[in-house]
Amino acid sequence: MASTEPFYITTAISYPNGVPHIGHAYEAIATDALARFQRLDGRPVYFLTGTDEHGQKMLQTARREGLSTQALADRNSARFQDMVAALGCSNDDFIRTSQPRHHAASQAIWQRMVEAGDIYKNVYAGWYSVRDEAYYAEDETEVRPDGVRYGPQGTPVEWVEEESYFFRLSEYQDRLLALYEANPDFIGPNERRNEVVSFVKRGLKDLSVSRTTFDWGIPVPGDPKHVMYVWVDALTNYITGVGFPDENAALWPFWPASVHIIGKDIVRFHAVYWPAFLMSAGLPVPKRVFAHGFLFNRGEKMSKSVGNVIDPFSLIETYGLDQLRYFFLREVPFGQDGNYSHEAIVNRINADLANDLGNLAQRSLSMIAKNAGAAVPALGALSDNDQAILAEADGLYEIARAAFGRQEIHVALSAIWACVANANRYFAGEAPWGLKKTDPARMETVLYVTAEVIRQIAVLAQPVMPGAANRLLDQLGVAAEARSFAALGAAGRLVPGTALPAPQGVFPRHVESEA
Ligand code: ME8
Repeated sequence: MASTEPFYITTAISYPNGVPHIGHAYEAIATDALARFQRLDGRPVYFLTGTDEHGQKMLQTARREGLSTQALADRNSARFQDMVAALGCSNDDFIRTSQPRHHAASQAIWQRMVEAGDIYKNVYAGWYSVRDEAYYAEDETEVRPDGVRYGPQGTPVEWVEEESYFFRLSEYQDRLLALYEANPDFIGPNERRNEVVSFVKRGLKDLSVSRTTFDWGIPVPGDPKHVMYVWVDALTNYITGVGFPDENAALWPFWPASVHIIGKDIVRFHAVYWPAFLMSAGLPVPKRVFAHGFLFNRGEKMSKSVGNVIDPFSLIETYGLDQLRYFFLREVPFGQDGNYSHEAIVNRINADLANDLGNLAQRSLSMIAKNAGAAVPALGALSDNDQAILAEADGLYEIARAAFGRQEIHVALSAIWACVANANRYFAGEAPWGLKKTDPARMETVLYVTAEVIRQIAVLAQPVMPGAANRLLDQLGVAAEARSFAALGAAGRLVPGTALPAPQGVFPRHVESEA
């Protein structure tokens, strides 16, 4: 049964110290597919993404480029907004942490943490990675043969010693462990959960939450010599986005978030610091934090012969948007690291899309256009084969729903494409072209069943390939209002006699350019 519970989903907010790269695009695509799935499933959905504009990393880049930090943030944040638009993301808002609404929210949560007695002033002396914007304990760092000291993520750390406010994180160890225990789904996938639990079990130190050696940040209420540690403000974006501190805001019922989608390098911030800040502020914690893996370019050929296709914009141009979205979500088990290469992308486009789904649609729809009066064919008595393939298509919704509910997008896609393969087998086995003269009524039934299976595949493919799936549904004569998941299964069966437009290929093969 579909649920009507509000669904609030977020991406991490990206540092606009550079332009967007493929990792940012991957996270946006996956989060968009998850948001679209729930919307089609009938839930009220709110989807937030944005840019994380404060901190020392932004300041250093701005200095290097001879720009003000705000100018750097403005320039690059615009590129991130362009990227999410180019990726077809259905985000409801794009938050920038330099916005006044976000300053207000960050100061409000700070104030609540003060009132809870969790903030005190002291001196921080320890290691800091500007690239990670993270404090590390000495035993998490190592000096490498190059003489430089590195943190656990392989980025250089520097010694920081300055007056700082601290958050009493040490007081939250037991409450965090109780949270993980009571909510086994709080962190996914499991490897990440295990890492967090053992990190917290090793003991938590109080966290430095302000800086005094630069001023690019949100001033600490009542002590503007201090700016907030960038992660305090960054994490707060998730509640700013739904109206905090106004708990009567129209969007506030979306809090707590259903799931924060992030990369595996920032789990500690989301699964340890963030729930502790929220508990301190007396606010509910998110229901789930899901960490995807990292993407690596293993296709040497990609950069050599195709050009700079690591840039999300040129990837879209080279392969097509729906193709790119499908590739990443099908190829890489969501939650694990993945590789991409020109060959792997072309192979998916040509095998799964052009051959498997594209040809099935093209062959059956052209036969309908030529031999069934360009309308949804008539349906006769159903054979066992007809019933089996329809039952498989009807069963996809529950499989997809369970998989998307656990962010296992690849599991849903593999079930859907298994059905595409079976539908091809069915179509080849029933050979409707041979029935044209001998048994035209049976031919129409086979074409009907094939078209109906394609309808369900297209409805379910919408979250991943919104453009192509909807073009396929256009060709099947499915009305715009009959494309939600409520129309899956018997509820939305194609209606014999419905006029159909002339078929057009939806999934072209990828042909190498001469360049
Ligand atoms: O971490 N593959 O911003 P960010 C997959 N501002 N994902 C990748 C990736 C890769 N190669 N590289 C980065 C930040 N990511 C903070 C977040 S949230 C309150 C603040 C992911 O621009 C990364 O894991 O460095 C993160 O989820 C997102 O891209 C933004 O990374």
